[in-house]
Amino acid sequence: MQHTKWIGGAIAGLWMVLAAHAASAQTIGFSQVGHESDWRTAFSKNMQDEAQKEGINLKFSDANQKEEDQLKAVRSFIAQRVDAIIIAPVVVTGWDQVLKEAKDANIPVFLVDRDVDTQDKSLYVTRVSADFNLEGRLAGAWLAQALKGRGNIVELQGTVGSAPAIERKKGFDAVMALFPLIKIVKSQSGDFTTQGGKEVMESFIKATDGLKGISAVWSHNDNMLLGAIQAMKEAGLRPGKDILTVSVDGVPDIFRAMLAGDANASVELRSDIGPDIYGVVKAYLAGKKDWPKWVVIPSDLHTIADAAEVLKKKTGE
Ligand code: GYE
Repeated sequence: MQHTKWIGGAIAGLWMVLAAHAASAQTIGFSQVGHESDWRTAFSKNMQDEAQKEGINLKFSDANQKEEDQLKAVRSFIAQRVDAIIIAPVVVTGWDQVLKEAKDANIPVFLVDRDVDTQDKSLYVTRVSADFNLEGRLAGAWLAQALKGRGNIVELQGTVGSAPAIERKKGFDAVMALFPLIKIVKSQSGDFTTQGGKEVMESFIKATDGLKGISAVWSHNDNMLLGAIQAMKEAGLRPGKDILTVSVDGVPDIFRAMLAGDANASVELRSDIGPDIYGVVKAYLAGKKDWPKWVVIPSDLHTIADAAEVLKKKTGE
């Protein structure tokens, strides 16, 4: 008797726990840019792992760097009546209409990583991301110092029209404006990919007779630089030595390149920001409605001085 009572009680208790869990399990739609870089794939993994830890039912959609795919994903999240929508927007333009649709459906939208240029800021709750303009300034300050205020630079830009390409360029250019003897002599988009960076660097090498007179490469992300390093080495050049490099993201391969003497500096962009993002979304859904329009994630510059230590922290190597 005692025994059956205990089992009955246990089952009822378990059911209650499950019911409470089902009631509180939130469904969140996340429209991700794509898988163009190591930083991006690390960020996607972190968002998926953390959702699992938090018991969030995450609907993850990879837009393959196409805004039209993102618009479709967001509209399908609205149709499924998710509890919240998270968007990392490929480019800054073209968001007003779909954000209005989400607002009309009473589904809160959170921006992560990249920004939108919508005038009506009430269309999203907040944006959780690093300060891309600061990253450009930190990269510029390091390079201006390393070049002792003099030299020609080539630039690999990120995806045209994306917030990080726009802001990193602005920040870097603002610092360079203080150094009249430093010039950006070539600048082109490599779309944030390794292959894109390699191809653009190959064309720079051709156009400048083997980077003649060029002292440095500034790349809006590490993957494009990793591709550019391959191109330079294939052309018999010495990146990290004759051609200084600075980029953004701080992915493991850039630290490995620093340790091999092929790269010089990178501004780290944290990819483990799932807890920061879900923290904001969950608090909002639980009733904390007032948020600043931007929750800023810090960025730090690293060089060969701490490359081994950072790599060890990231990968255990
Ligand atoms: O730097 C790049 C990625 O949006 C800030 O996107 C992000 C950028 C990141 O593809 O590697």
